[in-house]
Amino acid sequence: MSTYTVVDPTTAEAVTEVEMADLAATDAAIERAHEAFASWRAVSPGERARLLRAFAAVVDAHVEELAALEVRNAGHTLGNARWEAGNVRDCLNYYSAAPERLHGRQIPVEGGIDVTFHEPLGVVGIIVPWNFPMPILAWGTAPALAAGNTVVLKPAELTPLTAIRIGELAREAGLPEGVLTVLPGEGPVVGERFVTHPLVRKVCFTGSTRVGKQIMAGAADQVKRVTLELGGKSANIVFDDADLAAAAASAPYAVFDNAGQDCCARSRILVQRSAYDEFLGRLETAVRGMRVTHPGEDPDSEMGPLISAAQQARVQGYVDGAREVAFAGDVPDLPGFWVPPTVVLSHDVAEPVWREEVFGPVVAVMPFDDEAEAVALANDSEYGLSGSIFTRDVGRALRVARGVESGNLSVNSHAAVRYWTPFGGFKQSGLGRELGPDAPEAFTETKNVFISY
Ligand code: TXE
Repeated sequence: MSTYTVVDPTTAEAVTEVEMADLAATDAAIERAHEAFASWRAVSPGERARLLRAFAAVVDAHVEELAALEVRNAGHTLGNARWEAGNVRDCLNYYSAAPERLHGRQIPVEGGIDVTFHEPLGVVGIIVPWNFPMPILAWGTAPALAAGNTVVLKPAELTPLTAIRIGELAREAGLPEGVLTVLPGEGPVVGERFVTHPLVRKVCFTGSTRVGKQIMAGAADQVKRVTLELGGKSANIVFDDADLAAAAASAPYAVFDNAGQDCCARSRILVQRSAYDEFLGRLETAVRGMRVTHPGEDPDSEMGPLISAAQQARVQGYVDGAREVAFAGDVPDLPGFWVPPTVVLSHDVAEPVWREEVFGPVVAVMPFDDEAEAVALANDSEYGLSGSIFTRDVGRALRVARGVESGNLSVNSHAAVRYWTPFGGFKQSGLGRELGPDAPEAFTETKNVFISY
C-alpha cells in the first residue's frame, strides 16, 4: 500500500496522508462486495428502505463535520459544502423510496402470464472526480443500493476525505459490511480494476472525456454496463428581449461557482449583438463584485481556489492564450491555487478558450445576430451537457431549448441539477442518465418470465 498526501487547496498545506489501495486490496474489496450482494439483494424492500433512511439520518447528523472537511479538502465555500453534504442526505432519502417501488409489469400474452422483474446487477463500481466529491458519490450510490446492488467506490486521489467519512457513517447507520466500500486509490490502479474485474457488473464514471473513452473501450471486452458523466462546454444564451439585469447578475455564478470546476459550467456566453454592450457592462459589475475569499475563514465566500497547482497552471494557460481578456475579479493573497474570475472576449470559434473545457473560473463571451445563429453556435461543440436561455419570449425559449443538443437546459435560470430530475449529457458529455425517478432501474437488468397456464 502506498500513501497519498492530501493538500488544502486554499493554503497549499498538507492536511493528512491517506492509504491508497493496491490491486490486491481492490480485488479483495470487490470479492467482499460480491459476497455481501447475495444477502443484500435478499433484504426485504422495507428493510432496505429503512437502512437507507437510517444512513441519511446519520449523514444529516454530520452535515457540519462533512462540510468543514470538504472546505479543507476541496477548497469549497462553506455554503456550497453544506449544500453538498445535505444533498447526500436528500439523495439517500429520495432513493430510500425506491426499493418498495421498483416493480415490474404484467404484460398480456396468450396461454399464460408474462411478468417482468428488475434484477439487481451485482457489484457496481463508482469512480468519483474531485470537483463534487460528495454529491457525485451519492448520485450513484443511493440508487444502486436501493436497487439491491452493492457498491465499491473510488474517490478521486485529490479529495478522498469526505468519501472515507461517509463510508464510516454507512456502517454506523447499520449497512452490512461489504454493501458500500470506499476504496481510496489511483485511477489507473483501482479505477481500471473496476473495469477489468468480471465481478464488477457496472461502472459509473464521472470525470474527463479522455478517461471516459478509455473506460468505455475497456468495458466493451465484457460488455460491461457503463454510465459516463464527462466534460461540458455549456452555452448561456442571452437574447436582447431578456431581463438583462437578471441575466448578467446570475451569469458569474453559472460559471464561477466552485471556481468553474463544474461540468455544467456555462463557460460560453452568447449575447445577442443588440444587447452585447449593455450586458458586458452589467457582467463586469457582477464579476468585480464577487466575493473571492478564504473559504474556511469567510463563511460568506462565493469562490475559493482551484483544486491543485496543476489545475491552476492549466487554467492560467487558457487565460494567457486568450486573444482578449476583458476584465477579471480579485483573488486573496494566499499561497493556494488561486485564479481570479476572468472574462475573455472570443472572436473565433477555433480559439481553445472557446472550444475546450477550461474547468476553471474563465468564461468566453461572443455576440450573435439571430436565433438560428445562437443555436448553431451553441451546438458547435463536441459536448452537450447543460445550458441556459434568457428571453421573455416563451415560443423562442421552447424553440431554442428543443434545438440545443444538450441534456439539461434552464430558461431564465441556471438551476438544472436536482436529484429528482434526470441528469446527463448528449454527444461526448456522456452516456446514460443519472438521478431522477428512473435512476434505480439503470442499476438493474429487466428479466421477462412467462408462466404457462
Ligand atoms: O480527471 P480524470 P482529471 C475534466 C476537467 C478537468 C479534466 C482533468 O476538464 O480539467 O477532466 O481532470 C479516475 N481508469 N473533468 O485529470 O483523470 C481518477 O482517479 C479509471 C470533468 O482529474 O478523469 C478520478 O477518480 N479511473 C469532470 C476520476 O477518474 C481513472 C470532473 C476523474 O479523473 C483512470 C473531473 C483510469 N485509467 C474532471 N484515470 C466532470 N465531468 O465533472 C483516472 N481515473
